[in-house]
Amino acid sequence: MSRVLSGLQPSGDLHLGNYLGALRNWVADQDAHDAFYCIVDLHALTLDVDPAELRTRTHDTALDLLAAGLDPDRCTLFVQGHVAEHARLAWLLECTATMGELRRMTQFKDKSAGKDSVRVGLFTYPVLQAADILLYDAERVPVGEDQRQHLELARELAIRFNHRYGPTLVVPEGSIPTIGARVMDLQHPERKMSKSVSSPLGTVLMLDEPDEILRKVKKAVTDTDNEVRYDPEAKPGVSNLLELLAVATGSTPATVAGSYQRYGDLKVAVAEALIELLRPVRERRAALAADSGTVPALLAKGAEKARAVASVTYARSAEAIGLLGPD
Ligand code: AQP
Repeated sequence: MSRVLSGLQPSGDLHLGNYLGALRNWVADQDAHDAFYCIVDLHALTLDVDPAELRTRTHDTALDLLAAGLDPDRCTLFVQGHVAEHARLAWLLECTATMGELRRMTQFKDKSAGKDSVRVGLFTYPVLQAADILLYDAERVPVGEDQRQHLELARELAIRFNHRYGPTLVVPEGSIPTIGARVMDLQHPERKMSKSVSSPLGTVLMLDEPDEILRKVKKAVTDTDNEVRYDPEAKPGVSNLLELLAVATGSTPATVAGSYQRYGDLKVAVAEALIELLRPVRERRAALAADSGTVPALLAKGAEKARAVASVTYARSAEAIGLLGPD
């Protein structure tokens, strides 16, 4: 079975973009692939976060992932910070990457824009992400569109490392869904739905109650020409709604567009489809909350499985680059 790897930050409540762009595909990949999924707590340190809150979020994110359908018997679910090799390989890769290529990362530009003081970790974040992927010899990386540039960097660093030090790292391929890969904020359809940007009305949370979903979708920004048509450039708000309906009902945006004349009807259909899509996740999450005592043991077991793979890749990389081994 080919290996897949993906990660998610414990940086806030999971939303529809995380579910459609990533989690749904993670769940689907569990049986056909040797799947490794990590909660990337080290990445969450790149922005300001309260220590106690980070610990709680990391724990609760594990519950959210289980509710979304991950099954620790069919995949390896672990916390990045529990496997020391992530930081160790990241250093070898920092000594492979260049300042110029990190400066080109659009996510760094967006998140550092207008700030007087920017953490070094925010700058080197994509290198740590490359280490996350390369440590597991992942052949496929299922992510949303926002990660395309980071993934390309991971590929480039693997190729460069192999070129300099001999064949060591597996060069991964990205796997980006054709629809649902870039769910936009309902209030600001020009930007992606995100955990770390506050937009309460524009963000449909994975665990939102049905009436909340209906309220947010009804208030979604559209435009004034009142024509239901799929055209992401000219009609970003309406097109986002059509994509959501298409992905929730297994159709295409252009096809679903043909069934609606009015924005109001489209919004009700979108809300109903999302409520049904997320209902089982919300129900499983409520059941899991009552049984959260099992999470630490489950994550410990996941970390052990992850370490067994990561330690081998790290040792191979350290040797290739010329570090003297401990024995
Ligand atoms: N809006 C989105 N549409 C589709 N996929 C998305 N993903 C994130 N947002 C969207 C995918 O979800 C996975 C986890 O990514 P993340 O933890 O980085 O999610 P985030 O919500 O984007 O969180 P942050 O904290 O705001 O992080 P930034 O903005 O730094 O990414 C990934 O596969 C991602 O593609």
